[in-house]
Parts: sequence; structure tokens; C-alpha cells
Amino acid sequence: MGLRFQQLKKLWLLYLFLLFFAFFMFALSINLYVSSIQGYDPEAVHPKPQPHRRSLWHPRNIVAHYIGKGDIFGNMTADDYNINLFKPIDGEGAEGRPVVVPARESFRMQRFFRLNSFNILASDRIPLNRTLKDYRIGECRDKKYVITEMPTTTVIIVFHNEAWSVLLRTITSVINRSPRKLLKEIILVDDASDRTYLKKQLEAYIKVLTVPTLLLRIQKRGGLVPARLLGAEHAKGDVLTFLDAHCECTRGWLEPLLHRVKESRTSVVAPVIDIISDDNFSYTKTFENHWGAFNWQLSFRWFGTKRRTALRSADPTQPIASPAMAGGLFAIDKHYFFEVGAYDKEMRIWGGENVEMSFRIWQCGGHVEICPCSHVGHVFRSTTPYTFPGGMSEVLGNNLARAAMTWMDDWQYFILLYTSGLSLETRSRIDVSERLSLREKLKCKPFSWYLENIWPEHFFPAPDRFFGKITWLDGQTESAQTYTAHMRNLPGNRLTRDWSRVINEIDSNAEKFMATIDLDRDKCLRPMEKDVPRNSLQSVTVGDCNVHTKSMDMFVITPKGQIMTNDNVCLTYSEPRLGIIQQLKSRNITTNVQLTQCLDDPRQLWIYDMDTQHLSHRESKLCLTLKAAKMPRTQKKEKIVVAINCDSKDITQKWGLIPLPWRV
Ligand code: UD2
Ligand code: MN
Repeated sequence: MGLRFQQLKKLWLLYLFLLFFAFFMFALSINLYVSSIQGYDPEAVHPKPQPHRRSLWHPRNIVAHYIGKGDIFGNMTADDYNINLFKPIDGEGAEGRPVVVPARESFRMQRFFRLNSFNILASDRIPLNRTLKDYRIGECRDKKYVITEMPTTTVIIVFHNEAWSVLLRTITSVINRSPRKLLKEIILVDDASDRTYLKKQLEAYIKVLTVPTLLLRIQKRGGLVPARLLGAEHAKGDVLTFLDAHCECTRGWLEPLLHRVKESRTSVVAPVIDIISDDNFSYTKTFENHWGAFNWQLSFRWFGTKRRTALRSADPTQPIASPAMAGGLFAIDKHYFFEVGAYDKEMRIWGGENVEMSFRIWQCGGHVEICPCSHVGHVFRSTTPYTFPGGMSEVLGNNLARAAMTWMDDWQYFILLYTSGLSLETRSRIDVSERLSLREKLKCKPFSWYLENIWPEHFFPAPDRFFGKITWLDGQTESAQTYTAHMRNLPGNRLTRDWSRVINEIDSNAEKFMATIDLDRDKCLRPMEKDVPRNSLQSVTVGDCNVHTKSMDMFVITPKGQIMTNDNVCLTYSEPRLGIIQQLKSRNITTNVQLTQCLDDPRQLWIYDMDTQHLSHRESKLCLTLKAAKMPRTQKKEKIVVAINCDSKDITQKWGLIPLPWRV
């Protein structure tokens, strides 16, 4: 009897275990399915700066790391959207520490994540006035400001369906960490939210705040541009300070911004934007010396390479000039804001306004800067939680096209040609004449001036650069032979290794060179992996010329010999002593050629010989060729680009430069 009972108990336990296991597998597969259908690259749209830590190799392009999330069951109900479970626990998240949501809540935590694209359960546990560290460098802490001589500011926060605790923590941090004398008022602009707690409950809440707080409502969803414009029109402060609705200001954030605007009226100043985790709401400091620009699709990007200016090297509290601003957090003189054209009011919902404003400020005589003494945290999200009336790519494409058509002169065609969803035809349905007359009225400088003076490190095409594909002339194909014959027959091909000469010859014979390529058969240089992580070393291979890999199969070559591609990535010869070879050897690949972040570095300077069609590394004099190597992940043999001793008889060492159009 006892034995039978024992056996039954075992069976029963086994049964329970199997049931649990089946449930787990079911949940897992749904989760995997959900993440597999969320196929777009969130980081392409929402980049976040790199946290403060030393990188192993050299400063890298800044990209985000996101943990895939997905609600695994069911749809949200109206109650789910409107529920407000804010229940602060003393000390949670203090000093910017991460919040651990108890395991029993993890199901709800996942489920509610997609409401805001951040972990609202974590935020709901943190008091509105949580403490944060002082993230400033010593030199900044030591600075003294004479408050009575500084301009006042209106802080403008626009939002659409923001979470209660996150919005209120933004407001609380503004009030608690700004000198009362400098903070004239806060203006909240509600861009047609429908969450019930943002109605009467919010109105009642702001009435008791110690700083006058105005709540304006937009009835029909317009996006952040119309919302910020409405806020700006009502502002009484001398300076407008814009913040996203999910920020936390840290000690001393405001004084340096206002100080700089007073000192330089045409400077538009952003703080250093630190990272508040979308997962556990921990606060992570980022580098002070980050600056911003954008890629070939006008997506904002952070860069970490040193920009040395005479002023900065002497005084680390001085602002850093930045070709572009992230867009959400900045201070600007109120009158200057309107003088310089406020915003393009035809820009809807989200996106594009940050590059438009950056071009406009610089080209029309102002400055875009990052103030290293001001630290504000922002919740960077991997996906957009709200709807895009009109469709995300249409709305974003329209905004970007407006920015390009207004400010980029010849380069607008490059944007239209190589941004998905846009084309030259887009021009006919967009009217930017009003903005063009603003540009005329303000006597703004051309885009070429902006590139040369404000962003000389840029990786865009230019009249003195090559832009196009790099084909592998394997000697057998007809196009390879035509190409070689063509190169050899160029009139007077002496001095064939000078880039300016090469670029000029190719440019003036562009049509002929383009005609030699057979897109369906020829092989072109491109990164090994299709999905290129921007911040890692990438081996290089050749692939079908007509298959695009995030545009990293097109190259810009500078007269100095840098071979660059989208997102500030350059062809790099890596000497064995850097340890990279070892690293690669341990993964069974041996190559000394990579795509890595562009730096001003001889490892990234190459030479093209029109006579032999060799592409060689300038310093080591090694020539590019292809070699078969076993790939670590797939264990498949694939062709990989390596640099070896040049040999004019080796037909695998021949490369062709095929220009592509980028302006009309
Ligand atoms: C960045 C900027 C953001 C804006 C955007 C490009 C930072 C930290 N953030 O994206 O300010 O420049 O790039 O457009 O630099 N909002 C509305 N109505 C809408 C959509 C958004 O009011 O239809 C609000 C939203 O609630 C938030 C702000 O606009 O407070 C910015 O939106 P976001 O946080 O989704 O943008 P973000 O940070 O991804
Ligand atoms: Mn934001």
C-alpha cells in the first residue's frame, strides 16, 4: 500500500512537471514568434548613446543594445491602457539604482511592457523624487553661476499617452533640481492623449505644484512639432528648454545651459543625455565627449571620436560643437527660436525635425552644442509605443524629404535616391517653398559649407570623392575584361595612383564605367554579415552587386584614400599585433581587413592603381584579394577579403570602381 502511494505520488509529480514544461515551451515559442515578426530595426530609429565605459579597441560608433520584448498573450483592454498602478516604495531606484520587479509580477511586467515600450512596473515602484548621483565632472561641479544675472526659462514638455509615474517624475526632477529663480514655468502640451489619468487627474495634480504649470491640449493628434510650437507660443521665460516626457534632470543641469545661451545667443545647447534603462530604470552616465550627426538615411547617430578644439582641450567644461542634435532635449533663446524659423510646421508626428533644425541653425549662422556640464537622463526605447497616423514610413519619409529638400542642395538627391520609401518622384508631391523663402530671407549658407566646416569627418559623397560600388574583377567575366581595357585606354594614364586623378577620370567617364557592370553577374565588395552591427568589426566579402545590405555595399572614397560607407564605417587594414588576428584565428578566420569605425588613421588609407587595378593598403603595400575561409558560425567555407603581397599576374587581385549617381 505504502509503495503504491509512493509510486502514485511520483507519477503525479511527473505529470505536473510535464504540464509545466509544455506550458513553458508554448510560452517560449509564442515569444519567439512575436520577436520574429517584429522585423524592423528599432535601433535604426531610436539610437541611444553609449554608456560610460572604456572600449576595448577604440572609440566606436554608438549604438544601442536592446533586449527583445513581446507581450506573449492577448490584446490590451481599455482598462489596461488606463490603469495607473503607481505605488512608490521608499528607496526604490535610489541613486539611480536598478529596480528588481518581484518574480511573481513578471508575467504582468511582460504584458504591460508594450503599453509604453518600457517597463512601467519598474517605474511605478520608484518615488517621484528618487535620488540620483551627481554625474558631473569635478570641473563642472566647481563652476559658480550668478543666478540673478541669468535668463529665466520655460520648460516645455510635450507628450502623447505618456505613463503617469514617468511623466510626473520628469516634472518633479525639473522642479527639484532647478533654481526656483530660473524656472519661470513649466508648460505641458498634451498631443491628443486618450488615457483617462491624463485628464482631470493630471489637471488636479499640477495645480498644487510649487512652480506655475500650464497644461495645453491639442485635440487632433499632430505630433511633437505642432505640440512644441504651441508650447513655445505660450512661453513667458527668456529661454525655451525642451524635454521629452520621460526624463530625469540631475543636479546642476539647468545653470550651464542657460549660462551658455546667455553667453552666446545663437547657441542651441543640449545636455549630455544619459541613459535611463527601459527595462529596470537604472540611470547610466554616458560619455561627455559624444557628439551627434546622422547617417545616409538621415537617422540621428552618436559618435564618440575625439573632436579637438583649442578651447575644449584647455577647459573640459566648454561646449562641444555638434553637427546635429538628438532633438528632444535642448535650450534655445526664445526670440532666436522664432527668428531662426522655429520648426517646419508641416512635419508630423515624429522624426526629421531634429536634422532640419540642426541644418538650419548651422547654415543660418547659429551653433548646435552639447554642454558637458549638464546631465539629463532619458528613457531610450527600442520601439515606438504609439500609433503613426498615416503610416510610419510615409510620415517619417515625408519629414525627412522636407528636411533634405529645404537644406541639403545637391545632397537631397542622394537622400531621395538611397532612403527606402523615398525617390526622386517624392519631390513632386512635397512643397517646401515656404521654408526655402525662409532660407533666402535668413541668407543661409549652402550645405557644402556645412559639410566642409561643421562636419569635415563626414562620410557622404562630395564632388571631390568617388561614390559607388567596388567590384571584384575576377578576370573571367566579360565585364572584368571590358573594365580593364577601359582603364588602360584612358588618355594619358600616367600618375595612375593619385586618388584625385582616379576619381576625376572615373567621374568624367561615369556613364562608360557604369555600362561595364553587369549587376546580375558581377560581385561587389560588402560586409560579410547581411545584418551589420555598426559597432563591431566586420569581415568583408563580395556578393551580388544588386543585393543591398543596409547600403554598406556602396562606398565613398576620399581624395586622401579613405574607403568609407554608411554609418561612419571604413575599410581598415588591421595589423596582426593588434590582437585582432588572434581573435579571428581563434574563430577560424584569418583576415587582416575589416570594416570598422572611421578614424583619422593610416590603417584606413588605401591606394588604387588604374594600371593594374590593384587596391592596396598604403602603408603596408598589401593588395586586396579573396580567400576561402571557414565561417565560425555556419562552418561553411566562404570568400573573405584579405590583404596579401601584390602580384600583377594574380587575376584575383583586380578591383573595379563603378560610380553610382548621387546628384542630378
Ligand atoms: C528622439 C528625440 C525626440 C525627437 C525624435 C525625432 C531625444 C532624447 N529624443 O526620439 O525628442 O526629436 O528623436 O522626432 O533626443 N510625442 C508627441 N506626439 C507624437 C509623438 C511623440 O507629443 O505624435 C512626444 C513624446 O511623448 C515624447 C516626445 O514627443 O515626449 C518625443 O518622442 P519620443 O520619446 O518617442 O522620441 P525619441 O526619444 O525616440
Ligand atoms: Mn524620448
